[in-house]
Amino acid sequence: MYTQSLDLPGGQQPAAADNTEVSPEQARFDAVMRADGKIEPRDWMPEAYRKTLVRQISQHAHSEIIGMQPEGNWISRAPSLKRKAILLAKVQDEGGHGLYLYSAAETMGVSRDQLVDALHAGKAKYSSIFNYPTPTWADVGVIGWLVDGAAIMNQIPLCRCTYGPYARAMIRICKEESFHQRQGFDALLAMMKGTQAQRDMVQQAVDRWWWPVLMMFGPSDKDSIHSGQSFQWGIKRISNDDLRQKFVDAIVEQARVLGVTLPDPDLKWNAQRKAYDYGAIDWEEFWRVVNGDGPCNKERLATRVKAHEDGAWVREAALAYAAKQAARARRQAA
Ligand code: BYC
Repeated sequence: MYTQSLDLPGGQQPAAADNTEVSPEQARFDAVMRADGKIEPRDWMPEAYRKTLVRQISQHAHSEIIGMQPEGNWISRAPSLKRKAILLAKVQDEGGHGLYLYSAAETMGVSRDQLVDALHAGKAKYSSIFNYPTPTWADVGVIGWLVDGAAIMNQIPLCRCTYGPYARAMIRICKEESFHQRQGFDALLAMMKGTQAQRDMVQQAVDRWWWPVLMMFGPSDKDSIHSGQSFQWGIKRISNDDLRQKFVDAIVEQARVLGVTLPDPDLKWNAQRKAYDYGAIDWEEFWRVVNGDGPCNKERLATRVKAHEDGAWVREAALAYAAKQAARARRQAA
């Protein structure tokens, strides 16, 4: 379902840069862009390319780490041992994704402490979707099905990003997200085969998450400030709106199989476009949540800061142990 996201609509490719009077380093970078090749950490890169990627990769890492919270809330309340084991593994995977992504960002000359400080100070963004609550077990299933589903749709094209460490991290992450998406669908399917109360719970969770999930793809193309440049650098391959459309088109059939209604009266097949039309997104809500005023923004950040502070002794112990090991190695070498 998701692999078609690798196809570039209209054959979009990173644009060729104007090579007149550029430094040899810039010329090499431009040639890599034209050939749709890879930039590696030791290669020269324009400062703006580096900054864009540090911004995007760190926001992505923060999203993975903050994203552990809405589902993590349900680990101790999962309805069976099997679901608990699956959820534990899934939430742990998200933590792992955050760590690969922080490592990928660090290859661009920024420290993890700087990135984490920016998050904790409220200066760095993370995905709007993780500022919504998970009041029922069905919300956990819907996160797997829709949130991870949207994440895969957005991330498959990132496997071909021109920055090598990000592209390689995304390949592994997408494989794991694919498992997450299926486990979410499976958990919901089990509930849909259960009682009416369970079916109602699933429908209410779908109603809560549908519109925020569509916002995950970012502002509409006309309001996306970074898209133009990110296309030129082969970071973005498919636009925010095109990915959103692909997602809607894929999910309609899955919703039918599941037996839930997507909460959009304007959702209908458009035979001319060969795609589903869908209703207007509430962009005011999107910007409100992005700018810190969503239902759970304050709680999510406070929980993250507290976890970081509570873990200070682990970092201190690890540093003390590393210093002790280094001193021992020096003594043995002397
Ligand atoms: N939420 O010019 P635009 C997961 C910001 S986690 C918040 O289109 P761009 C998972 C954008 O940053 C997966 N902010 O930007 C984890 C920019 O602001 P700044 C998370 C958003 O970068 C746990 C401004 O709006 N995935 O799967 O070209 C459990 C203008 O936007 C959002 C990623 O991070 C948003 N939704 O495109 C379960 C994917 N959308 O930075 C699951 C990687 C936009 O100028 N990121 N903004 O202050 C991307 O692909 C791109 O950054 C985006 C935005 C498509 C999100």
